[in-house]
Amino acid sequence: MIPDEVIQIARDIKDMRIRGAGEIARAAVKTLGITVLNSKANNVQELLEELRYTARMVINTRPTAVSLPNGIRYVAKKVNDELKRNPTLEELKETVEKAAEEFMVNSQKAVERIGEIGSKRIKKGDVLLTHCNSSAALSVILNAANQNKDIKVFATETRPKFQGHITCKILRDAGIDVTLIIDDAVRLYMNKIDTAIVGADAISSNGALVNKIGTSTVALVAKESRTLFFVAAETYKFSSETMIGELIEIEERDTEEVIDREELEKIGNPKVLNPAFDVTPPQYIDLIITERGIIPPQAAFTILQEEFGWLGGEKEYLF
Ligand code: RI2
Repeated sequence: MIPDEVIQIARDIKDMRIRGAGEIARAAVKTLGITVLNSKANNVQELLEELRYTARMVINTRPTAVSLPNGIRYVAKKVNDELKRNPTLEELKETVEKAAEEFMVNSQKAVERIGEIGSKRIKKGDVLLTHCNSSAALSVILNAANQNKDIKVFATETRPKFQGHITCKILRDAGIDVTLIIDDAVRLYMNKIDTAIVGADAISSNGALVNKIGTSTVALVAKESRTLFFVAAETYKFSSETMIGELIEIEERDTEEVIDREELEKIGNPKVLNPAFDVTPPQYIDLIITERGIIPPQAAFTILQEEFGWLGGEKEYLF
């Protein structure tokens, strides 16, 4: 019933061949469009059933990045509004395709806008540090470089999956002066850094950031050495569930990403943990750059209220 292409995208998200919170949201929303294109539904109810099936499947791939359910929720809201008018099957299909396209275009535009807005906060000659690989954070850095601000960037490796290598490649291709460091070298070099800038997988209503494991250490060390700590995040990464006190789940990934079985055996089979994300408290964050403007972390609740009203936590995204 589910198109092969949808199953493949879900797998690619789970195995991180498609990764980055924004990218997985766009891929998830795309599966709704694919579901409609391949639909065998004879009526509106059957189409909704197919969409529900696809939505649940992709939402379950990665639990932390709230952008994923928020992307689905965007399309579901348009569908639910349209249902009030008793649409035909064809009309409803069109609504899904249009809403999915709209989300994908808008989310890409949001990343560009974050780059324009955030780059204004980067000064000529600044030395920046980034952790993992975030298209929103890179948008700020690349925009600043395009304005001839003569910046230098330190990029952490980001164990265990080394997304820092992707960051280095992108920045080097843009001709930027980049230094790759191991994650543990962050404190040694922090006194050389003017601003640390990272992306977000989720932001809670109190302004706490959930991002790649190691981010909270970068923030802590930045605070200690009075280095600025910026977050670049589209507003669809803000978690409405946290408005009613729900916690953001931290994804635990396969421990083989940390150490393979053979090596593990050699060292006496200790237990291994592989959390993909950690939580940075709002008091370590100087500002959050969104496509709507720059906010202090304390304003996260206001963003959520504007975006979702008082419906936080009602899991409205289900069709
Ligand atoms: P953009 C990534 O998660 C990183 O944690 C990154 O900081 C965040 O998503 C945001 O990325 P993962 O998919 O949306 O590598 O800014 O686990 O690209």
